[in-house]
Amino acid sequence: MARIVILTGAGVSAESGIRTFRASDGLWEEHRIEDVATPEGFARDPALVHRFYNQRRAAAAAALPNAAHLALARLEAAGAHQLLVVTQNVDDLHERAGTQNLIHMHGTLAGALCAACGHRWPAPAEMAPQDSCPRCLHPATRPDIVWFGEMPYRMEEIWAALRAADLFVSIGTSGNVYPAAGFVADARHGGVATLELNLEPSQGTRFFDEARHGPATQVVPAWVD
Ligand code: BJW
Repeated sequence: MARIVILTGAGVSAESGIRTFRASDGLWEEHRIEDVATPEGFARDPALVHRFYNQRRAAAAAALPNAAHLALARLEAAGAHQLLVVTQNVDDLHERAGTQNLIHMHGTLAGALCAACGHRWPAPAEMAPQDSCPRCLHPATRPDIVWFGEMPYRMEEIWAALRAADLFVSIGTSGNVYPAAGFVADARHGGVATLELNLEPSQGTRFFDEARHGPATQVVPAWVD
């Protein structure tokens, strides 16, 4: 039974109608990263940051898993391999497709986090700066999203899985954001085979043993089936 760690990024959800970050019509074209995806930006203008994530939450709720999400869920359900999907995405399309063993390393739109006491609870459809934490009552509600300069979630578990893996597959990510962009090097260092599935060669494509390029809804099912 091969142990496979799969990293996914915005490209896996692109064909579900969810915009990526770094395309010419991507999310960062309309917003400065420092304004909407840093703790400093949130401290400066929490209403803007909540508006950005409220819109993204609505877009994710309206989207459906595509053939790539479904193929990964099928691969896990078939039971021939031990699979861990590590997603940088904050949408819930992997879980809605049926993937069980999943880590949201950059957090999730479905979560609210109290910046004062660290309490977490399910996010309402619309969040606002004056919303208070149900535990400490502090008006310090933020989306449960990992912003630049913050530590991504469950890193020890991810690195342990990478060290123990037989194969690392990176799907739909530009390889610009660390620590995820370093997983291919971590895997190679441990002698793990590496495969990239992406629309085009990513920033780190030369580090992969093999790369297959095309839309995720085609290359992922073709790899799985
Ligand atoms: C398709 C497709 C189709 C399209 N089919 N494919 C200098 C050097 C090194 C590091 C740093 C540095 N300065 C700062 C850092 C650290 C920083 C960082 O990496 N910055 C870089 C910009 C340089 N990282 C951090 O701060 C992270 N924390 C951290 O490092 O903590 C310290 C630490 C120390 C030691 C160990 C561990 C940690 C936190 C990063 C948080 C990232 N957050 C964001 C936003 C929040 C979430 C959200 O709002 O959604 O997460 S940034 C944004 O980028 C988002 C994404 O998850 C992430 C990755 O983007 P992704 O998924 O790759 O999307 P795109 O758009 O870039 O690419 C899409 C790809 O799909 C493209 O290649 C397309 O071709 C492809 N594609 N259509 C297949 N149909």
